[in-house]
Amino acid sequence: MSIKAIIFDVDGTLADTEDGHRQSFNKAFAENGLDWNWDVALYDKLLKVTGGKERIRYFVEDFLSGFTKPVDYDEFVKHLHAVKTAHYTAMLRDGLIPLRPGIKQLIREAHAAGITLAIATTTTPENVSALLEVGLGKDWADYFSANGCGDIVPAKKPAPDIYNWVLNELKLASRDCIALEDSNNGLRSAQAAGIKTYITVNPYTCKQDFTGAAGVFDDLSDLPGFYRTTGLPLPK
Ligand code: XBP
Ligand code: MG
Repeated sequence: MSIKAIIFDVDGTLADTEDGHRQSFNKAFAENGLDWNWDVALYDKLLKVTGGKERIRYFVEDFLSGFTKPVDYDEFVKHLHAVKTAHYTAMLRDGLIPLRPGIKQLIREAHAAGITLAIATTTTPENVSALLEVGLGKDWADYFSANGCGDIVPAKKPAPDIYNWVLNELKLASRDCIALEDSNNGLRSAQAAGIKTYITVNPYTCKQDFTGAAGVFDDLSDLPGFYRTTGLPLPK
């Protein structure tokens, strides 16, 4: 059965974004008078939880001591996350976070070969569009038949919800698709949706467990090698 669709994760896969997220969280905390500083080592631990709002709650509830939650805790978290997202999208628009090696070429070649493309991510729609407007151009959305992101599903990765949402949008069976991910959370999410998953690692995820992945790559700089491994019907 030849592959009909590629479903892309965003953060860590399309671009090495997580340290930009981390810096943006820290700017939001400082602007709101909080002395919270997520260094790389702490952020590595916090990445266990997907979703920026969920990650802030995880930090408050599992890592902070002596912090009294404000009465409007949900609004407090949403506000912090909105400020963070404004800083992060500004970084993206300044071109500070380029697409990873091979990604732009894969998207263009696969789309030209008639393979359906989709996005399945935990991040927000504004982050997706800010990243891809810079990385692929204003018409970036034309490449994708479905854009599954953020809060549109009840449970974030590693739950399969976002991948099942994309499969439903594409009206394709999981066996007709492959997923490209970067993290153990992402691998478990795609696997739980029955999708064969390939991994490109990055500094935050390179030591994670990728048992069950169909292949693990440093990146897609050897695109012919990726085509051979996946059996994608593309230029070898
Ligand atoms: C990775 C995530 C996101 C980002 C932060 O998403 O878990 O939460 O870390 O972005 P992906 P937000 O599924 O693309 O790997 O603050 O917008 O959630
Ligand atoms: Mg990811």
